[in-house]
Amino acid sequence: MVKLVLVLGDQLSDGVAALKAADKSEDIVVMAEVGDETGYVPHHPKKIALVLSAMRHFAAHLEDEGWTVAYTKLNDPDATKSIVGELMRRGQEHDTSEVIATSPGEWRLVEALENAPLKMTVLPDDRFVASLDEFNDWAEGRKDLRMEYFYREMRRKTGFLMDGDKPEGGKWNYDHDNRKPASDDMLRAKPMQFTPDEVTEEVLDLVETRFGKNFGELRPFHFAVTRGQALRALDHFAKELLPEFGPYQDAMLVGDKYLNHSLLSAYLNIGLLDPVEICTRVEEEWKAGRVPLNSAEGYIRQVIGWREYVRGLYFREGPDYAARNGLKHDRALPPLYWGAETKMACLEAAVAQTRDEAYAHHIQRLMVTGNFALLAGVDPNEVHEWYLSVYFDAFEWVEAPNTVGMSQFADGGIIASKPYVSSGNYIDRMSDYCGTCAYSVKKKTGEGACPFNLLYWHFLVRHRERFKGNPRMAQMYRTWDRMEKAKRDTVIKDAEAFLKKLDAGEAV
Ligand code: FAD
Ligand code: DLZ
Ligand code: SF4
Repeated sequence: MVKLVLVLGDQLSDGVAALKAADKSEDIVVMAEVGDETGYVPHHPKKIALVLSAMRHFAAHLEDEGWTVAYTKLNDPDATKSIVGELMRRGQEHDTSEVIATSPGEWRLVEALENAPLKMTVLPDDRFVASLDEFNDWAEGRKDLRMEYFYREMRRKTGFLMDGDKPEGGKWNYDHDNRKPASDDMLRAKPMQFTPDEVTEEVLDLVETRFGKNFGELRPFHFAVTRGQALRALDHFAKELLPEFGPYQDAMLVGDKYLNHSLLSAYLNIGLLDPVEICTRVEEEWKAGRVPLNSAEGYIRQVIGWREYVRGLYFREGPDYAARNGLKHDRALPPLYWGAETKMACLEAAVAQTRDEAYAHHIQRLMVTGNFALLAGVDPNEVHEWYLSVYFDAFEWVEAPNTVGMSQFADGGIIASKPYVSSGNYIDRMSDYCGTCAYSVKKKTGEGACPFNLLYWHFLVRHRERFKGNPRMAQMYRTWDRMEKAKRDTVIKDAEAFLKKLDAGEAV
């Protein structure tokens, strides 16, 4: 019997499991633009355009390769709203109920496929270095699931930057040489940009009409939408930006949205690039002496370490993971996240860049928007929905552990051994935001004091019971306890006044 072969919008790889298991001479590939996927959160218009354009290009590529593709466009009059609806419709058309799928990257869809009234074969997604079974074997029985140890396993498994069974250079991790602030450098290369072709232009018009009101600027649109373009973006990054990736990966600059970051996350996540091919290229650059070890190691750690680790954890923890709220935070997400006015220069810059580019780099996500939401006690579920909506690379398996776990400490400390909170000092050290801010990062209390300085202590005080026994936080509590009582009272009073203004919808 002819089979339907499901290819989702983030499964755009020739080697994806369902395609590998199918027979191109008789099976039918089903790809569908559907309202449920374009609407489960208010995705940034650039993200929708990226996924839909890449889907259309991939469908054309499959046809060139000899596959028959039943492709549904979002505005097709016969289209149903959901992936399962489209499978049922195509099943009727082709008189079959047999489907081969690759396991989706989100519990919502995993469950929808499980419950579909079809004969489903769902294959593991093997476009990762570690299978989910391998991750579970590693995690089983461990009290502490820290990424660093998992990463070493992945280094051994792949052989990247290994000298026999020892890490190249003698150390597993070179972050000590990184974490440098950056200064504006007019000569620093920019990530590669691509001019939209006709297919992309048609998608841009569709997205403008259907999703023009979603938060985010659709145009100009310069993302790669084919594997060929994504490979060019990788090549450009490896030659021009990778050498200084390590030192500047934590830096933030008002005038440089990208610094030395690769912007390859979305291409990896939708399947245009493969993690092993990226790391192979990075290792080659190091072997050729064009890239220092700290940059090559730093990059490879993000890809075979963090990326693989968060996926393993998301599926291991189960469908309730994204809804966790370990610190019981319940403040509504402030309107400034959706572009309302703010006087905080760091948040203004991170949100404006997110609106314009559907992109912010890791430290902006973690230590500006994430840090503020955590300090202010925002409901992590609202924070999660925001991150899932606004970034070009946001798919739940990777977004939720980063947001709910790493950034909001809402998983009770599985990913992070202590919350990623900081006062304004950290932001000042790593960026040039504070120089242009209406607040003063040097002021700890009173009119014009940096809100991060106030909220930092407020957070620690309100969660003292939870964190007082954490050895990595003992120093912070000692500093607080040594402060004069009058000063402590003022900090808390000022923090509460700030939160009141935030809740009242004032521009803070
Ligand atoms: P680079 O700085 O060039 O890093 C190289 C690659 O490493 C990235 O392309 C990415 O594939 C991988 N990587 C780096 N850090 C991580 C990480 N923590 N987890 C997984 N992979 C990582 N990443 C996503 O891909 N999708 C998300 O939805 C997402 N949401 C995030 C939410 C929060 C709150 C935080 C703190 C981080 C999130 N990240 C997410 C991780 C990271 O911020 C992005 O992968 C990175 O900013 C993508 O930009 P880049 O390609 O320029 O990365
Ligand atoms: C993100 C996304 C969007 C915006 N639209 C579609 C779509 O129309 N059709 C589709 O197959 N996939 C889409 N995707 C990607 C899915 O949401 C993604 O496969 C799941 O979130 C699982 O990771
Ligand atoms: Fe952000 Fe505070 Fe610096 Fe202003 S002073 S940019 S609010 S850290």
